[in-house]
Amino acid sequence: MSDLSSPSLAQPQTPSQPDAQALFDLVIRNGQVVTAADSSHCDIGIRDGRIVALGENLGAGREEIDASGKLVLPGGVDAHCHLDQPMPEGMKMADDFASGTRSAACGGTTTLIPFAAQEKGQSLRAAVEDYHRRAEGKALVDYAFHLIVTDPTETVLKDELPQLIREGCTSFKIYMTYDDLKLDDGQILDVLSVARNEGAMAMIHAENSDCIGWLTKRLLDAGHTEPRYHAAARPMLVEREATHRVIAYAELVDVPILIVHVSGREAVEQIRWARGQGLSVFAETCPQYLFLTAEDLGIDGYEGAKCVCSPPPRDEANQQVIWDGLSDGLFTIFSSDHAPFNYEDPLGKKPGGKEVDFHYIPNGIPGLETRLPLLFSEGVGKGRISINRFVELTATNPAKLYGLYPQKGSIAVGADADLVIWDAQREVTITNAQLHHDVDYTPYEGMQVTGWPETTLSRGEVVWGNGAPSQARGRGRFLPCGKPEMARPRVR
Ligand code: DUC
Ligand code: ZN
Ligand code: ZN
Repeated sequence: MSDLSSPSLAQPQTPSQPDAQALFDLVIRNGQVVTAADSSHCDIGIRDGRIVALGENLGAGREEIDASGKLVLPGGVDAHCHLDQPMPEGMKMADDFASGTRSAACGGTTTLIPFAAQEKGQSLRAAVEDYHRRAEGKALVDYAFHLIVTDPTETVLKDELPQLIREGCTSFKIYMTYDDLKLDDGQILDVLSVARNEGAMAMIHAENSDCIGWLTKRLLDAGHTEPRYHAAARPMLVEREATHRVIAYAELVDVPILIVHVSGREAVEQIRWARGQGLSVFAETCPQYLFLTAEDLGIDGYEGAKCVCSPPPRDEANQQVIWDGLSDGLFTIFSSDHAPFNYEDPLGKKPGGKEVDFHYIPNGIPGLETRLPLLFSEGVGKGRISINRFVELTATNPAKLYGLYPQKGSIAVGADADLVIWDAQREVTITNAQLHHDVDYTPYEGMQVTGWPETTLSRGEVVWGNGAPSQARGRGRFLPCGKPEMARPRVR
């Protein structure tokens, strides 16, 4: 098994001597180049941070990397992660743009889309400006912003949201649960209508708030306070109902939507039904619904808090439903939903330094760096999905869904040279010590995977190689997103 932090175990790159006649800044030679559509054995020529040639026996580069025996994939696009998001008093995310983008790069991801979140009562534009300040000078790889709309006032609906969409924040998330975030049904219709008029992609956190509140109270009244009751308070029914409801609203408004972090069969059934009706309902799932179950919330007393996320992980039968949806096309994208809270931290999973009742545990788990290796190993390695589908789910489709394609998400002439040289044979036992986030645990501790990114390039520069991340903090750029093709209402 490999220790990823040890430089001696990383495959050395082989930069050639500087060559005055060089046609390219960098050539990656002899890799198996894989896109969502096909695979071919060829060289990649890079100039000024972009791919300028694909072919056999390309001319010299000022530097060269030998990728013989390796896959060359588009850099991952993680279209759902939370970094340095403002939190209610007494909570703090463990990763900011520096540690989050570093960890992502070490896991083969070259584009991140975290959330500029509006607090109720706050202007949406102020939330975006604040989020730019949080990102400034920190990111190692490129990033865009989704918005989170929690307070759709008239100003937000008429001015701020349309303007921000036109300026390149072309997607937004809304919540159907959490008192400080949720919209009521009329507000959901209002913001979906803005998405339709402006060509934005609406992302929906679909859980029924009142059912969760009612169940939570009954559980607490009965003395059921441990982390595992988080799952009991959010059964699949609450996800199914909200998914069904928002699909109906999207149908009424006639606008495409994406259901985020789909956890199991009941929501999947709603989405399959909607697709059968010809509705543009896209779906995202995440590693926690493939590799964790509700039983993980019950481990060792309070330790289960490490796996508290919403919707909660389900059971093995539901893991299989998620795998089926990944292989048969139901899911459009596979994201980490990295929501980083330390376990041993009074601002994290132990608020105020205490083991608290389940409904006070901050929701979310880390996963930026393990997203690609887990899906590659268990998906591609075990024959559940093809390597092309892997690329589609983790890079190409997220870029398309959020208006970053073809600059990001593929390997093509003209695209940014965001690439991963992937060692498909490398065996790794995941430990938190080897990861590069600032979170004090990984829920995947001890899992064995085969396949790991050997080198990650962002716009032609190595950001992870020889077993170490680049120190070039701040080189990552903000990406204004285009209006996504997939957000256009279908002609029906
Ligand atoms: N939803 C997310 O998308 N992330 C973390 C918690 C949540 O409820
Ligand atoms: Zn959510
Ligand atoms: Zn999330």
